[in-house]
Amino acid sequence: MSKTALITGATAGIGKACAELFARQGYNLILTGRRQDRLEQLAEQLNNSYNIRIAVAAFDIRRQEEVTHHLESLPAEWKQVDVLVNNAGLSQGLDPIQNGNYADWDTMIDTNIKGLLYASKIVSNWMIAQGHGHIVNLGSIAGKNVYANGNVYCATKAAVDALSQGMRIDLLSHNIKVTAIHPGAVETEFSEVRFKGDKERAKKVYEGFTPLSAEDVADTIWFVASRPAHVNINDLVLMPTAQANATTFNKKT
Ligand code: NDP
Ligand code: 8X3
Repeated sequence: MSKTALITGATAGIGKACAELFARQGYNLILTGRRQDRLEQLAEQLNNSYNIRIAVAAFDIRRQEEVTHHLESLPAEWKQVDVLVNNAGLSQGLDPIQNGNYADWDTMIDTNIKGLLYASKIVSNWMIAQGHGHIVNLGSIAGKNVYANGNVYCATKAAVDALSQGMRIDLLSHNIKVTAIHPGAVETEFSEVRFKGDKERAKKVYEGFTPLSAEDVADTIWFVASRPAHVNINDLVLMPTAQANATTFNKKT
């Protein structure tokens, strides 16, 4: 029987690369994000290439009622999710704490922590009902090493690390695996979003070294999701070869 993956933040970057890879592996997909046009375009592209079923649900993961409404409104057959990839997330700004922007803080905390919780609560109950499941949370090297001006973003990813540990304990007796993936620098729309559309500043983040691609991270997520039933990878850090930790790079500039 075909398996199903629910991927949050599938309109760009790592989430989109996961959608493409899981589709190639024959998974049916539930794809979420705010940009409905991108979800529909991706669904059409994947439907044309693979013999799978795809449901899209456009909602803002920061809004608990929207998340609940969209996920709980899915037909019963879609509520059998084998893999949940909690990927939707972002950074806003790079400012010292004393100059922090309240709206940026709220956006990061509401998306990266609360949004992940909202999706996890609903889908973990579906997984409990079916007797198995796998939740893959996107943390970051930023959750392991705090860097200058990263303050709140780093805190949200440290929270994902802690929540992954907590979820693993709470869901253990329900046969649900929980994996946290912590990438270093991945060239996606991430920096453009962090710098609010400043493409030049975003590009500079990845100059002088080869960053990870979204596909590199998707490959790793597929690897953890495709281990045998008795094997779980709890915690995985993956970095560009030219990056040692959150702040130490071997840049050729
Ligand atoms: P992108 O900006 O390319 O993609 C982010 C995705 O998150 C988009 O699909 C976006 O969809 C979705 N998203 C953001 N806010 C919301 C929201 N309020 N509601 C619903 N969906 C939302 O970034 P990445 O692919 O790089 O990031 C994916 C994850 O990986 C994030 O959690 C990020 O923190 C993490 N990560 C990224 C790293 C990097 O260097 N790029 C490194 C380590 C971790 P839409 O805008 O359509 O809503
Ligand atoms: C994204 C990687 O180091 O820019 O999580 O915060 S970093």
